[in-house]
Amino acid sequence: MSAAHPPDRIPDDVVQLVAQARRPVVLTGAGISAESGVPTFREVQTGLWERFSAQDLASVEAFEADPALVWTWYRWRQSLIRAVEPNPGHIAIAEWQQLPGVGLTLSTQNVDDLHERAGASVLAHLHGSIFAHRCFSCDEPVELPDADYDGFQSPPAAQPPPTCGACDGPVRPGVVWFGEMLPTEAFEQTAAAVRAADLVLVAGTSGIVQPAASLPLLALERGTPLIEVNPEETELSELMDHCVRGPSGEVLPKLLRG
Ligand code: BJW
Ligand code: ZN
Repeated sequence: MSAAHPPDRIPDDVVQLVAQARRPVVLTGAGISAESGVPTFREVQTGLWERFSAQDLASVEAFEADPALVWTWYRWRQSLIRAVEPNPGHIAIAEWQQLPGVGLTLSTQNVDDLHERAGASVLAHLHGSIFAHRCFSCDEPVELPDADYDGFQSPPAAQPPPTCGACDGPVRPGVVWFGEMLPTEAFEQTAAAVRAADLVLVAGTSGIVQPAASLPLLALERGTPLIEVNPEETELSELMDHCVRGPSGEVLPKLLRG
């Protein structure tokens, strides 16, 4: 059963749990990048995508139905991510990982590269990377230059995806869509780290999307302390020992510096 704490009153025992952890695992979702200016997955969309939820666009069916719309959405999101910077939440995790005597495993559902740009080493991008591309038909990797959209404005019109040099199929982003398998090794390595952890901290995820949302259960089964950092209650809050209800860019630096 969880205890919820406001960000300006984090109890000492929560700070101690963090300070004493030797094998912590940090699991992050879209909320960790929100303060950098990357919209979370379940926020309302604007511009070309006004009539669509992100969930409607992140599937094989959506790409097959309207490849230009889905392709342009991903190319615009790449531009947006290129245009923003890591925030104090990303930086606090990277600093925690670099502390002597701490073997911190970081695994994220995010397809952005903001953890890496903050200096962290990421064990697994469970839902892939938005900067990788491959052929939708034959799976061949495809190298592309960055899109030249203005990341802060929706593009004026949808552009069809380029085609694969090997088979002429459409190019797709290297992310995991609904109904697709997660990269097996990335998921298994994260699960092993959670089983071996002495603390699991979950930040910025709604805990709705499976199987990533089941990872904290592996800690619960073992009695490993679980901390959630999120301004809102989530599907996972009930499992937690402690919930710190605030934005990760504010809470994580406080949690780590006491
Ligand atoms: C802050 C903050 C601040 C705000 N600080 N926090 C079991 C039961 C039911 C369904 C399923 C099931 N098992 C599988 C499914 C189906 C499906 C699924 O889970 N559906 C659910 C909707 C119910 N899962 C799948 O399809 C997965 N594949 C699979 O299971 O394969 C096996 C299989 C194959 C074939 C047949 C059958 C089985 C694949 C899931 C792939 C998800 N992909 C996406 C898109 C990636 C590419 C892209 O980015 O476009 O991944 S969906 C989207 O959701 C994205 C995210 O990584 C993921 C999670 O979202 P996240 O990170 O939690 O973000 P939000 O927006 O939901 O939440 C943000 C949170 O931040 C909120 O809580 C805010 O409060 C908080 N926040 N500001 C801290 N400043
Ligand atoms: Zn191809």
